[in-house]
Amino acid sequence: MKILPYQPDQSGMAYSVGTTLDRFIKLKQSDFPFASGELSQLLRDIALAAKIVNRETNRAGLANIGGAFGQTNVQGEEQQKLDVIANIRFMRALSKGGEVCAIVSEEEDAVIDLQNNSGKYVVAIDPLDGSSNIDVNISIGTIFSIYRRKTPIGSPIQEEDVMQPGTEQVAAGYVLYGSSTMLVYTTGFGVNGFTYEASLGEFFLSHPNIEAPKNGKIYSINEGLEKSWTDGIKDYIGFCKSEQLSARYIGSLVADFHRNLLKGGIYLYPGTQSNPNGKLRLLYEANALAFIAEQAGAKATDGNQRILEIQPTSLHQRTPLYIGSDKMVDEALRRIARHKQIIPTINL
Ligand code: P6P
Repeated sequence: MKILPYQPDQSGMAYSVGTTLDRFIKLKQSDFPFASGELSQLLRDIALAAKIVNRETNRAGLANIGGAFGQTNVQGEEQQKLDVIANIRFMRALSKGGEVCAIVSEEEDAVIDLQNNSGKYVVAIDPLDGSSNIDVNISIGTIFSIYRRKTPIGSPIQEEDVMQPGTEQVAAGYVLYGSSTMLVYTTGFGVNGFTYEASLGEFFLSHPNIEAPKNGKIYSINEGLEKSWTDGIKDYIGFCKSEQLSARYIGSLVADFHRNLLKGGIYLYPGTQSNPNGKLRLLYEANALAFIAEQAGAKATDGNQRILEIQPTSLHQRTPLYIGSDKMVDEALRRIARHKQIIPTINL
């Protein structure tokens, strides 16, 4: 029997299609000692749901699944049909995948117990962020965090399984349904981006080892809310304008964050007098992006502490969010700090 060693093609006749997400996950599984493949399977389950949601967002206008659903969610926000569809898709994929015991979703008032006490993981997810942009064909996204449950495998889920600070995340990521559909995630060993090739039904590695520029020339904030800003935010935005930075605000957190991550920039959603904790949610928006930001060498803070160190006290709690390039976040913090009310201590 004749045996020859495989020789990789040198002719260039067939270009390499690159590394699929599946193959990358398997290659990286060795980053986890004693990895038994459950987290890898969970990431694949999320990618599957993302492919389905991608198909449905791309054809929303044709399949009469655009527009309002006719109900409001626990946030009091009007649900879009695609919000509901995306929530169903991700919940179904995570339930069928068998690796998850509980889900926190922007679209669900309570923690969803998947009745799978052998599941090692808890997922916090915003199934479709920026959904008000769906009908006008602007980029939208999915944001997810993955935690290991704290209570013993096999026992019923408890509050401590769900109310974990962002530092406890084992993985986090987002899907950006934009001019191309991308999945960007971290498991604590750097940040990698994958672009979806619909004709093959695969995500391919397109942005290996993403590192955020330490500084940037883009700031993202809703300037329509200027009247409600604190003096510190007014000071910082005034600084951005004096430096003639570019104002870019899409109104989709994932899209604004992704652009700033790649090009350098800062996204700010401050608290206001009426909503001191701002609009964005800690568990399924801020924590995931903060984990990615820090893994890419950027920063994420609520103005007082790292986002990742905030101990959650309620499922849908909100947090101010200042996230992006290291030096830009530092400058914002410096200006916020110098306007903090310094109450003189009177020694009686
Ligand atoms: P505003 C979308 O509703 C979202 O949660 C983020 O995606 C986005 O950055 C922000 O709210 C926009 O909020 O108040 O500026 O319209």
